[in-house]
Amino acid sequence: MVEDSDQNYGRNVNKSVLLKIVILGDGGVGKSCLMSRFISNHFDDHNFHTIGVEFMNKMIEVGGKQYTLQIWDTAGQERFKSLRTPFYRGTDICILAYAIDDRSSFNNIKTWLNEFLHYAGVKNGIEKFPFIVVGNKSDVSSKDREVSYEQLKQWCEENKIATYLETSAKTDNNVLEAFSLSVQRWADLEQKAEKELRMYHHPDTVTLHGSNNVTGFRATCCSRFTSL
Ligand SMILES: Nc1nc2c(ncn2[C@@H]2O[C@H](COP(=O)(O)OP(=O)(O)OP(=O)(O)O)[C@@H](O)[C@H]2O)c(=O)[nH]1
Ligand SMILES: [Mg+2]
Repeated sequence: MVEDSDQNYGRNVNKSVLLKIVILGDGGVGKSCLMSRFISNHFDDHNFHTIGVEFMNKMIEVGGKQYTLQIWDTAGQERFKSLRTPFYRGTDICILAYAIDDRSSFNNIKTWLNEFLHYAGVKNGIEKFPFIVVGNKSDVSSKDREVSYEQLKQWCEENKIATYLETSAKTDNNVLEAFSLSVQRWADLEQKAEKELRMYHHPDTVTLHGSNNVTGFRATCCSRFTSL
């Protein structure tokens, strides 16, 4: 979605693209902390579980372009499933989070991925949707680490997810990078999709050899992303 700001002889000079981002992952992996670190550069060592969903907006510049990120922080506990899943539709970017000191939260990433694919209605393949896998709590000591960076890399390669990194909401390690990288991934996929559309979107006459001549052929476009 493009928001109008300044108009210059009918031409938009400042455009901000609005992107909806959802953060998913087990309860306690640090989704709310990642959001508040990104939005207000604040870390709270609390222990409150999120109930349902909450969202906040923040502007960010990536690759010289302005984006307004609408970040949806969801409740990771199983009992809140019916409260969070209705909000998956219309998502532009999905962050799958686990904690590096919690092996089972890493094992559950696949379940989160499948839940998102199902309720968001993503049909065009994982590799065409901007997912990012984030291993949070990178500040924990090496003796508490239960998932290595190599395991993260391997899992993402096997599951066709190109973007992943480790973060710490506590020490502010890679938090801005995680959001920037996911926007960059969105922009790359968008550019690729537009290119593909241009290739197919030919109003020209197409003549087939043989007995059947097809005239005025125009390929229909379909969006890569789901929408509300
Ligand atoms: N060491 C460390 N602790 C963190 C980090 N991020 C979050 N925590 C702690 O982990 C606990 C859970 O963080 P939350 O952000 O509430 O977790 P959540 O994923 O939002 O959990 P739900 O709302 O239940 O889904 C809190 O006690 C945080 O202080 C981090 O980067 N490092
Ligand atoms: Mg939370």
